Amino acid sequence: MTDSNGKGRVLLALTGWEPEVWINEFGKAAPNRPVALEPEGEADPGIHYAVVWKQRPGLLSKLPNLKAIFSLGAGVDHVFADTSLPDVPIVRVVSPDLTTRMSEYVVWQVLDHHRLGPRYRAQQADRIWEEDQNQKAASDITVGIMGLGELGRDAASKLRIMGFSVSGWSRTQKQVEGVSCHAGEDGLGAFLASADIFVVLLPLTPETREILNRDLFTRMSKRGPLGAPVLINAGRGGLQNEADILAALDEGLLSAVTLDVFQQEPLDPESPFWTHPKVTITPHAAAASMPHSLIEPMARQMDAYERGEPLINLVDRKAGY
Ligand code: NDP
Ligand code: OXD
Repeated sequence: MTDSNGKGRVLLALTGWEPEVWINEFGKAAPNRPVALEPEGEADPGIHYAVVWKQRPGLLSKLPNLKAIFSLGAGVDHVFADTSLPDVPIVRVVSPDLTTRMSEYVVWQVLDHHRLGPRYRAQQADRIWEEDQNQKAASDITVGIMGLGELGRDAASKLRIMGFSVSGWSRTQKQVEGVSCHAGEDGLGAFLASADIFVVLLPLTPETREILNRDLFTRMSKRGPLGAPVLINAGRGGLQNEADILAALDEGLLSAVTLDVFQQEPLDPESPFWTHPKVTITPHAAAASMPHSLIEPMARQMDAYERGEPLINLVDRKAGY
C-alpha cells in the first residue's frame, strides 16, 4: 500500500529529540512523501519506512508493511534495544558531515591531552605559571584507534596529518595507509602495547559491551612518553565499565580520560566523574546528527529503493552494527 502519489509513508519515532526540525527537513527534501508521528502512524499500513532514534520498544513490530528502518545515528544499539524488531533492513548513518565532526572531536581531544590541556587549565585556576620543559612532539606519540570503521579511518588520517603515529584495531583485518592495523582477539595484545592515547570508536554490541575494563587497562602499554595511557571514549557508554575506569585512574593504570558517552545519559549530577581531576566530560556531543545533512540522503535512498535499487549503509544484524 502506498500513498496516492505512489510513495511509502514515513514514521518518525524519536525519543528525546524534538520532531519538528526533522519533519521540516523532510518537507524540504521530499515534499511529496508523507511523514507521520506517533500515535498517528501507529499500525498504519501505509507506513513503509521508520526513521528512528531510540524508538519505543514494540512500536515497529506493529507496522504491517514496514520495508526498512533508518537509524538517525551511526550507532544502532538504540535500534536493537527493541527486542521485537521486525525482520527488515536497517540503514545507519554514514555521512561526511558526521564523520568530519567526529574527527574534529578526536583531534581536539588527542591534542588537548598531548599538549597538556588539563594540566595547564588546572594551573591557570591556581594562577601558576609553569612550563613543562619536556613537551613531546606529536611524532613521539602513538594514538591507538579501537574501531577502524567509517569514523576510525577518517580520524586516523587526520591524526596522521598532525604528525601522530597511528595504530588501529578492528574485528576483521583492515589495511589503512600509514596505520599499523591489528584485528580480533589475536591482535589485541599487540595493539594495546602499541599506543599511548587510545581513542574508542567501536559500536556497542554483545561482543564489545564493557570491553573497556580493568583487564584491558592492565594490558595497555605503560612505557610510553605519557607514562600511563590516556583513554578517549566517543563510541558508547555501554563499552565502558565505569567503576573500573575510576579505579584505574586512581591506581595510575590510566593517566587521564575523556568521556563523551556514559552508561546512563544524562550523567547523574552525583556521579564522581564530574569532579575527578583526571576526567574530561562532554555531553554525547562528539558528532551530532544534523537534520540538514541526514534527511536529504535518506529521502533519496527511499526514492531509489522504490525504483528497485538496493539500500546502502546497511547494518549487519548478525554482527550487530
Ligand atoms: P563502523 O561500523 O563503520 O565501524 C565500526 C568499527 O568497529 C569497525 O572497524 C569494526 O570492525 C569494529 N568492531 C566492531 N566490533 C568489533 C569487535 N568485537 N572487535 C573489534 N573491532 C570491532 O562504525 P562507525 O565508525 O560509523 O561508528 C562507530 C561508532 O561510533 C558507532 O557505532 C557509534 O556507537 C559511535 N558514534 C558516536 C557518536 C558520538 O557523538 N559520540 C557519533 C557517531 C557515532 P570491522 O572493520 O572488522 O567491521
Ligand atoms: C550516533 C550518535 O550514533 O550520535 O550517530 O551517537
